[in-house]
Amino acid sequence: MTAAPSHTTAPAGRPVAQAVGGLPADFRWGVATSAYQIEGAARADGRTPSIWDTFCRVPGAVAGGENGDTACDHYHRMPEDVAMIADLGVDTYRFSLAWPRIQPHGSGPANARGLAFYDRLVDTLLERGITPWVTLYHWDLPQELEDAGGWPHRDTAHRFADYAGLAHAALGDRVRHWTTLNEPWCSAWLGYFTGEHAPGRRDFGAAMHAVHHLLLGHGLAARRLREMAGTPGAPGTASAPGLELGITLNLGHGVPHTDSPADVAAARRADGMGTRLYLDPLVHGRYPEDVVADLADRGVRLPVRDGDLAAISAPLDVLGVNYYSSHRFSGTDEHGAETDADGRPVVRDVPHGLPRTAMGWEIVPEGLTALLLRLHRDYGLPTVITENGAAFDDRPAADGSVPDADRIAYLDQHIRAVAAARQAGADVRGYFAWSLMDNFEWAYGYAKRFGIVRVDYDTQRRTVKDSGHWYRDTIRATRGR
Ligand code: IFM
Repeated sequence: MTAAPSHTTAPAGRPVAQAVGGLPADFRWGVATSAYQIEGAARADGRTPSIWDTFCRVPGAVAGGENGDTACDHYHRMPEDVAMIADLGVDTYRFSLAWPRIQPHGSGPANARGLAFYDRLVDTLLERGITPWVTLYHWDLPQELEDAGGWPHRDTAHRFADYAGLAHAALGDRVRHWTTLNEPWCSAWLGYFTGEHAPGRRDFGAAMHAVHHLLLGHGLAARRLREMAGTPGAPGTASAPGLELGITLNLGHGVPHTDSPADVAAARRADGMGTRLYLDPLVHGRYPEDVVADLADRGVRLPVRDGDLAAISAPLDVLGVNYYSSHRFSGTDEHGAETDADGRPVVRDVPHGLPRTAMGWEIVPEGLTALLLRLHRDYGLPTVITENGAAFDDRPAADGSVPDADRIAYLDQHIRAVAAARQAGADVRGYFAWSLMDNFEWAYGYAKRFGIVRVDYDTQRRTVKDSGHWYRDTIRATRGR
């Protein structure tokens, strides 16, 4: 694989985009963000602390001790930011609602002042002809709900459905596209098992309970939204025109490093924990037997009750795919052992030896094509790439521009990978760049920059990077105008 972008350099020095073949005129183009990563205004208008506000105060939890108190100050700069989105030529803006703004205590009535911000945002987008695509939960659980047990606690799923109802009551007359959860794997695995994300717990059993309650929360929220939109969604049917409902998962294409039984088993385990544990119940209404058996070996039983799987497998209109990289798995450690110090099977990520982003993630665009074809084959849902992008250490040039050829190459290769998947039969309907602008990259703080727009955090000045100009030109060229 080559890292060279398929663009030429214009005389002025700016890369020129070319149309990507195979993408239809009605292909959806967007940019994406999330509330905690950009909004700031952490204490404004009745917002209460989320688990991320709390986690950021834990010494050593976030690089540089940084937090989202101010972030990109989007809360106060929303109209200018929407104008910037419009100038990028996208048709869709994916953003998340901050639960602690809308329902500060995690239960009870809505906070009108918090909702008013999203009300204005949606109206401003619509005035600009941009479709709002709402994510209900992008990791900012109200701290009060974590204090009551968090996602490992079943009641949180019911609280989530109530919050979804409040959000839809306020915005559902104008917002058609709803994503329940963003990357529940991260909420469960990083939040409750490895402790790298808020709330920073390290308990494998709690993490697996969180998986089930996140999925249950998704299912209950989906049911609530369909009822409110007047489209109950009989089993196996897609919703009526008023609602387009989905969930977003972070996925990659995992393969065994070799065809040895140990490596094949390691790839199966990784796929089970990362992909099938979520998609099998969501689409097929059952947890994968091999994963359930692996969990039993670790003394964990998923807390499934009657009716849960029917709720979780409520029909979806679209599957959101967040793609950044792909992995090869070995079932042996560097010394050839098949079990670790705790006697558990080894699942080791073996690098491809490819170029990496500033996150250290290998750049594997062909993994995206393979993933989309596999999802099409095994799950059969229409997909939208709800996130794809890369952090690089780009720096402003003397003339004020922000040259970021690495990011252009990354985006170009991945958009072509999407087009290739479509040509091979996958029903991929859109692509959203992550991210609109540099922002708070969770445990990495502000050091990692994913934006196609640069943010100067001292002045809050936004500068469209070369990749932002390139993205706009690519969209235009691909649409044929
Ligand atoms: O910044 C995150 C985002 O919040 C969720 N998906 C992955 C991105 C890059 O790490």
